[in-house]
Amino acid sequence: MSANFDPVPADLFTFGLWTVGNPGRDPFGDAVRPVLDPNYLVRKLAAIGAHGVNLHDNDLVPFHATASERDRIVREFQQTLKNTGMCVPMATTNLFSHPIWKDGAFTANDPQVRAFALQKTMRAIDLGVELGAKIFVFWGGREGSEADACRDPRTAWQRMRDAMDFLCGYVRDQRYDLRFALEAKPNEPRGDLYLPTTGHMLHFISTLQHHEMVGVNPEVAHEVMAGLSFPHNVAQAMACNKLFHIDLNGQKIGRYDQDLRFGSEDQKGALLLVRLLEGTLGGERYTGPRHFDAHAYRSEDEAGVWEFAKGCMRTYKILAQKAAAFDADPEVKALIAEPKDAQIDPLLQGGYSKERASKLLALKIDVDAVAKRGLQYERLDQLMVEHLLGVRGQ
Ligand code: GLT
Ligand code: MN
Ligand code: MN
Repeated sequence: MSANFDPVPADLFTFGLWTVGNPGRDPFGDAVRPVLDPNYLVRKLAAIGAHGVNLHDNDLVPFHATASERDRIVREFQQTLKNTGMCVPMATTNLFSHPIWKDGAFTANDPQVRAFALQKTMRAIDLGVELGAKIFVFWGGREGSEADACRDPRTAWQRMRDAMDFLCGYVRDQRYDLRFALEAKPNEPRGDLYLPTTGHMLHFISTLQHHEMVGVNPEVAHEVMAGLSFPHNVAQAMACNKLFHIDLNGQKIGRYDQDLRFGSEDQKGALLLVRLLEGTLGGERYTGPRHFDAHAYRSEDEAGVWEFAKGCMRTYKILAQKAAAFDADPEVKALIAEPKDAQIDPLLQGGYSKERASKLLALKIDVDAVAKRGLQYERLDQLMVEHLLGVRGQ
């Protein structure tokens, strides 16, 4: 097995401009690193083997830029993409930094705020498409509340639906080849966000006029903040054909949104996630970009930022190799081989029929014997830990 974990563009690793460009500001302290030019960031990302770069409108074009400044910035950036062979697979809108978003964007009570949110998003969609993006992410960081009496949460849900229906219509009308990916988060920066988990998003999507063009962009940190299993959330999205994009990072449970280096926390969860994305257990593989939405510790200078970025990609590749080795391990295979029963299996598939019901009711099942059987999941989990710790599957 190859021990070369150096990333190459074919691995489809991407970073947001806001990730490697994060200057390390937090609610208690100022920036610890200078803000770097987006063209410089793209050149550095290309040099370490990334496939592409993602951006918010204002990561590239400042909020107050004039139309001609915007065009000059975009031209220069396109030239940099061309020179480096990098692409922009995903774009998004910043609907959270400017004070106008303090009561939300699409859900704000003031119709002028909601109108400006649509204006800004249509322009950001145009920008994303101009740069070649095929996925447009929506992270509603301000779509929530502290003083919950400020609006009926049902109104907020309806406003979100109205906004998504409108923007899907805009994309269709422009004949853009673009799909939406909605990103959930339970809280932060608002006390409570209206669409807190990927499961909520999946249901919300099913209520939209053009649900077929809308999927999810789950983020490790956001589901872990809510105390949920990230692999389970991702699996549900994959089972619904709705995993359009993914935000990879690391997070400790019960903390603020840490956005840590991928794989730096909960290595077992990270292994199970990579196993799912790479399809080493079987089933469909995720074929979209592997996007790292994370940033370097505040302790780092610029050199530390590139260590962080390389670490995200290297850990992903190490885990992909470990997942393949785990699923190829004969003892693991034997432990997870599910019992087959030629008589019962057909009765459990294909839904209800009178015939299946009467056959099921007639079955003699030795409940005590079945209940007594040990499942050997202790051994199975220990094997996973041994693969992770490097004493097995080398
Ligand atoms: C912001 C947030 C992320 C979102 C980004 C896209 S911006 O950094 O914390 O989770 O994915 O808007
Ligand atoms: Mn994210
Ligand atoms: Mn996050």
